[in-house]
Amino acid sequence: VDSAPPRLAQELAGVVGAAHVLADPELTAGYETDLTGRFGGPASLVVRPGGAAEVAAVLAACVAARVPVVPQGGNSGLVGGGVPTGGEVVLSLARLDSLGPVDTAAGQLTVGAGATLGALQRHLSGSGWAFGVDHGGREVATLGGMAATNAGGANVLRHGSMRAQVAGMEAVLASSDVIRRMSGAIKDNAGLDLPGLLVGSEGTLGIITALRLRLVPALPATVTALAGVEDVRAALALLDQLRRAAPSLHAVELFHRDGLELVIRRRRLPDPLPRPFPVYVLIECAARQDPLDELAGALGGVVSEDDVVVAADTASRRALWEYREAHNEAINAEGIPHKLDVCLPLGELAPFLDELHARVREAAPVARTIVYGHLGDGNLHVNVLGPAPGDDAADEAVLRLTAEHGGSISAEHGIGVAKARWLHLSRGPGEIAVMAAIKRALDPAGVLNPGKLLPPTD
Ligand code: S2G
Ligand code: ZN
Repeated sequence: VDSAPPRLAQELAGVVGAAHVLADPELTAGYETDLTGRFGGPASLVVRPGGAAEVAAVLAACVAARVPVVPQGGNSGLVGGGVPTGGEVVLSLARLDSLGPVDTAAGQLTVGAGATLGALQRHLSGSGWAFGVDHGGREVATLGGMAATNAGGANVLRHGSMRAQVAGMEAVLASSDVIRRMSGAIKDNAGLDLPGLLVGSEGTLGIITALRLRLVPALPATVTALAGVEDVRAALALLDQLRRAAPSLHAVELFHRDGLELVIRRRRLPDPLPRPFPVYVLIECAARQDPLDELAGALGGVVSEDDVVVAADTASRRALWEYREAHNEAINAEGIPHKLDVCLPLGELAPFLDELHARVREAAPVARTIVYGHLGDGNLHVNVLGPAPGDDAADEAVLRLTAEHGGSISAEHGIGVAKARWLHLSRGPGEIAVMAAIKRALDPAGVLNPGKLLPPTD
C-alpha cells in the first residue's frame, strides 16, 4: 500500500467536500497523536465524511488507491489504535454524531458512531433510561470507538462491557459491503454474528458507522463511599463482602496513596479521609430505593466509621469520583506514562501486586509504578513513569508477570500498536493464526488500520 497520491485528495474532496479533506499539518496534527503522547505518526490526509454513504465512498477510494486507512472516533484511545503509524489516511467518524429517539418499548436507541458518551448521557437524562458503560473519557470518547475497542469502565461489574450493550450495528467493509443489523431484535441467530466480530476489532475488520444500543433503567438512588484500608488483601475482603451483601453494587474502584497524592497536588484537593491509608476503595451502589442501609450494612464490621466517607448528593459523589478519575491527568502531568491495562483472576491480584514493583524496578530502575483501577473486575491500570517512551522493558516485565498469574495483557483498552508484539502472552499461536485469517478474509489488501492489534509478521 502507498501513501496518498494527490489524485486521491481530489477524489475524496469530491465525496466529502474540500472543507473536510485536511492536508495542512497544522490541521492534521490533532488527529496524529493519541492521548498518551506515546503513539502516532504523520497522516497523509484527514478525511471527515458526513454519513455512512460517504464513509463507504471514502473507504472504496482508498482501497482502490491501496492507501491504508485509520478509522478514528474521539482519538481518546490509549494503545495507539486510532492514530496513524505514518502515511495513512485518517478517516474521522466525528461528524456521524446523531442521537436517535429513545425507543422506550425496547429500551434501545440508535446512535451515530461519532456521538460521544457524554452527549449520549445528556441525551438520556430525564428519559428514565441510562447507558450501561461509563468511564472518565466520556466527553471525548465516541460510541463507535468504544464499540471498536470493546470499552469497559467502572460499571462492568453491573452491566458488562460495550459488547453487552451493542444490540445492532451498521459498518462498512473493505469490500464496500455494508453490514446493517439495526432492528434491535433481541434474538437473531441467523448466521454468524458479524457485528459481534467487529466489536473489539479496533478498526481492522471494518468501519463502524452506527450502533443500536441497549439501555438500562436509570437508577435514581445512588450512594458513593470512599474507604481507606491497609492493603489490597483487605480491599479484596471488602469487595467479597460487598458482592455478597450489596446487590445494588454499581462500581468498586481501587487506588493507592501515591496516586492519590498526585491527584491531591494536581487538583489542590483536601485529603478525603481523616488520616492517610495505603489503599483506597471507591464504592458506588445504585438502586430504585436508597441503597445507603444496604451499603452501610455491607461495610459494617469490615471498615470502621473513621475510615470511610459516604456521599449521597450528586456534588459530593462527584467529588469522591474525582479522586479516582483525575489519576490519568495527574499521572500524565508527571511525564509520558507506560500504561498497562491488565486483568487478573481476583485470587491472583494480591500475589501479582506483591511482585510487581520489584519486577518493574528490575527491568527499569528509574521506574515509578502507580496502580489503580476497577477492583470489581480484577482490572488494574499499571502506569509506569520514568522509562523513555520507546523503552518498553518495564512494559514487557508487567505483561509477563500478568501472564504468569493467568491474567490478560489487555482488559479494556485494546491492543493497538502498544501491545501487539505481546499478544502471544494471552493468545496461543493457533488463535492468532485464525485472527490473521479473518483479517485477510475481510481486508485482503491490508488497508484497514494496518499494524494494529495483530502481531507484526516478521
Ligand atoms: C481508567 C482510563 C484511561 C487511562 O481510568 O479507568 O481506563 O488513562 C482508564 O487509564
Ligand atoms: Zn479503566
